[in-house]
Amino acid sequence: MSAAISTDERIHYRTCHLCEAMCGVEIRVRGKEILSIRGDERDVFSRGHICPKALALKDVHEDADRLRKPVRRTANGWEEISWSEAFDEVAKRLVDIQQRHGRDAVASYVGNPQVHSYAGLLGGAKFLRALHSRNRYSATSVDQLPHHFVAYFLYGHQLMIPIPDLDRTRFLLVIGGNPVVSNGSLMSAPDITRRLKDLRARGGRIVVIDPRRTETAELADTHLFVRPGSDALLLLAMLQVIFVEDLVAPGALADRLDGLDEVREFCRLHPPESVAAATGIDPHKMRELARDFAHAETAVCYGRMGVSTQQFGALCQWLIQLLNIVTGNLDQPGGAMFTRPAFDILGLAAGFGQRGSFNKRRTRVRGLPEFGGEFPVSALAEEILTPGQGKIRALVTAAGNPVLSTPNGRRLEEALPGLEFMVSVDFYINETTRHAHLILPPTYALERDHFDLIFHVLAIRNTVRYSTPLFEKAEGTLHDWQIFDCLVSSLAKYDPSRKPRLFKGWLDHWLTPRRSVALGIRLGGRGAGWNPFSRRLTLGRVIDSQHGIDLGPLEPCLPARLQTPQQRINLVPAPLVADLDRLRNHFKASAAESTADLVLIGRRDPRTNNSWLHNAKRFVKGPQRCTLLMHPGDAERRQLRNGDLATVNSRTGKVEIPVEVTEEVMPGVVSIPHGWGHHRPGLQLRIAMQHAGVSVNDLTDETFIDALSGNAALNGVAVRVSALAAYHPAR
Ligand SMILES: Nc1nc2c(c(=O)[nH]1)N[C@H]1C(S)=C(S)[C@@H](COP(=O)(O)OP(=O)(O)OC[C@H]3O[C@@H](n4cnc5c(=O)[nH]c(N)nc54)[C@H](O)[C@@H]3O)O[C@H]1N2
Ligand SMILES: Nc1nc2c(c(=O)[nH]1)N[C@H]1C(S)=C(S)[C@@H](COP(=O)(O)OP(=O)(O)OC[C@H]3O[C@@H](n4cnc5c(=O)[nH]c(N)nc54)[C@H](O)[C@@H]3O)O[C@H]1N2
Ligand code: SF4
Ligand SMILES: [Mo]
Repeated sequence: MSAAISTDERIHYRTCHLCEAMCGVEIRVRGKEILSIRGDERDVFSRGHICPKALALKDVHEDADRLRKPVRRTANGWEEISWSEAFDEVAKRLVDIQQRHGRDAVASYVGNPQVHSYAGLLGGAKFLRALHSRNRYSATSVDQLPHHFVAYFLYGHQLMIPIPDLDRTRFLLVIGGNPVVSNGSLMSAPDITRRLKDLRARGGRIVVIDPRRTETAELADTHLFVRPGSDALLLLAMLQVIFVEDLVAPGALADRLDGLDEVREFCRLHPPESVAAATGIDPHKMRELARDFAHAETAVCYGRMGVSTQQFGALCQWLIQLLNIVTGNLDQPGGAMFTRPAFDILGLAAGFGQRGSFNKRRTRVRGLPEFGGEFPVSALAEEILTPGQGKIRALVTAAGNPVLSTPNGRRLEEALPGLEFMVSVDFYINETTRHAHLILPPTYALERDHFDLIFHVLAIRNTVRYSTPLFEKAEGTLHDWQIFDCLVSSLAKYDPSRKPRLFKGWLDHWLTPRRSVALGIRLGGRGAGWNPFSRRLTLGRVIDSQHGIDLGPLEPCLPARLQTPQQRINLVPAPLVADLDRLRNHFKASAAESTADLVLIGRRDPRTNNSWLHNAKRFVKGPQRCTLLMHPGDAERRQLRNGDLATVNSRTGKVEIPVEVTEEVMPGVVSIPHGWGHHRPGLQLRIAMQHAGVSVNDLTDETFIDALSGNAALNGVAVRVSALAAYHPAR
């Protein structure tokens, strides 16, 4: 190798933005070529860990299918157009539709990767303000909405979500989460498998409650199967035991709590025996679990997707908080704690009076409640399809694929062509964006800087890291935030009433995402402020650190951090208490019916990232992963064997999918992963299309929701499964 070539090599350190774990990566490049991606051994948080997905940093960067220029849909396919033409057309169409039909006639949907791009998030927020429509939707309502809901009611701020103090706890109870595969969610913890092993090595225990014996369950001391959707009953029963056996010990927070007696009262109605049939869990085991949890030196109960995206999501998240609180594990080392990030977005928002909101408005067709300024995405299709005043006529999507990711995606897919106008900020022509009139593609991660505005708030340890761009962005391309900025000015061009006043206009222009972070860090609780001699944090210092700065373990911060009136915690917010009746009625009714049918749950696997990493060979090769898991007994009754094709039917749709017979799922439960279904026409995802799979959200149901929060119930969907032959007798 010639010296000239080797001097061209360089090493770049950054944070992987693909999931919540925030691993540090070391990328070796020669010129524009990426030679290798490894874990950054010196990253203060991840210490060298990465997962297989880190290679997607290279794959997506180099993907020939990834758009670099704006495109317009024509009768003869997609044509490239100039940015200025694109912005003009978008603004003209949106302004026109808003002027004719009112501002809410233009809706927005923001997807998950926006949260992994701080600049996209800040720019997008600016754009949404300028759009001035109350018809906002996002992936929140197919995900963590119940966490925000409960944080808002209990702690006074939708972002005040307690995080398991994983590295110090002696007892981790995981309900409906699979962090070994997902790498942790609302629990940013790189190298989580090692952390879980360490937990056990120091004498701690892990218990997993899940209808599937997951990869996390494999690592745990105890795994209990639970009937999908019944976790709230289990939690009530555990609380009942803790009250009856006098194990309540809220500790330091005792004199801050309101409503403890009321909690005692309603839990009294649910001893373990009364919920055994519905949950499928032995009452002795429930008792034992409750006692062990309460007696543990420190303990934390953590619930994720399985208990959020189900019919009683908000109740589950509330009862989980109560369990942590009454056992004295909230805000205590080894329990559930709050972060104190360098850029304290929670404190900043609260400073502007923004803590969250609930039920200020309802959707037009079904009357679903708003939360935090957004409507549940389960209502999106009907708001497009139902005629009348207030109908959605145009849609802006950014970093999302709701056709594959939201319940009854098929119906949304049918609704999109009826829009007068649709524009997507995305770099793929996928199942959703193919319906757009225009697609505006932003740069990809390696061409931009990175800062975890959100995930530092949700991490198991306080750390801070900032990544500079690896490559200069290609000529003629724009970052997400620049696209949003241009859209904002174009809107003002066609509707001068939206022109910001002089100072505001100047400020908007000056306050680039990077300056926002610099200010946020400087003025945050750990920042240098304006003192030039201070040795506290500035963005410059964070950048110089290269591998991040460790700010230490989570620290108790209550009651000071509480955003509630008088800094008290009301354990019994009225909407949640009232929702207990819905829970009881549901199980009374379902006990009366015979439930011979199967219920469907989801799953994730290590080489996916929702719907968008299937266009690289290494992420799709090998045996088909989009399969139906089914218990041997259930399979036998339907004469299904491993590898057979089955038909799965639900109220909303039908898919045909290979069966994988396994004892890993409990009887009566089947599982299909989401994010597949790339067989739709008109995609520009050449590799993904060859490994299409089916979309589980063609089976999930937009009317099956957590009625309290409006979150989608993606788990626990009633389905019927039969051998494919039964549907094709001719074969
Ligand atoms: N049945 C079922 N459904 C589910 C789930 C489930 O467990 N079961 N999980 C739910 C969850 S938790 C989530 S978060 C949602 C995700 O749902 P969505 O956010 O709607 O979908 P994604 O698959 O994440 O699609 C992301 C899109 O963003 C684009 N993208 C990637 N990076 C960028 C970027 O930097 N800028 C822009 N502008 N675009 C970018 C990709 O090309 C892709 O098109 O799915 C939900 N749907
Ligand atoms: N590899 C990979 N990692 C990812 C993602 C990905 O797509 N692929 N997506 C990322 C995103 S956006 C998110 S939000 C996180 C999600 O992170 P997690 O929540 O950890 O991931 P899931 O695999 O959805 O775990 C949900 C678990 O709940 C179980 N479950 C289903 N129904 C019920 C029920 O009724 N009760 C109980 N107790 N359990 C139930 C399922 O069997 C499953 O094991 O993962 C992130 N990380
Ligand atoms: S665990 Fe998440 S952050 Fe870490 S390398 Fe994998 S995808 Fe990236
Ligand atoms: Mo998510």
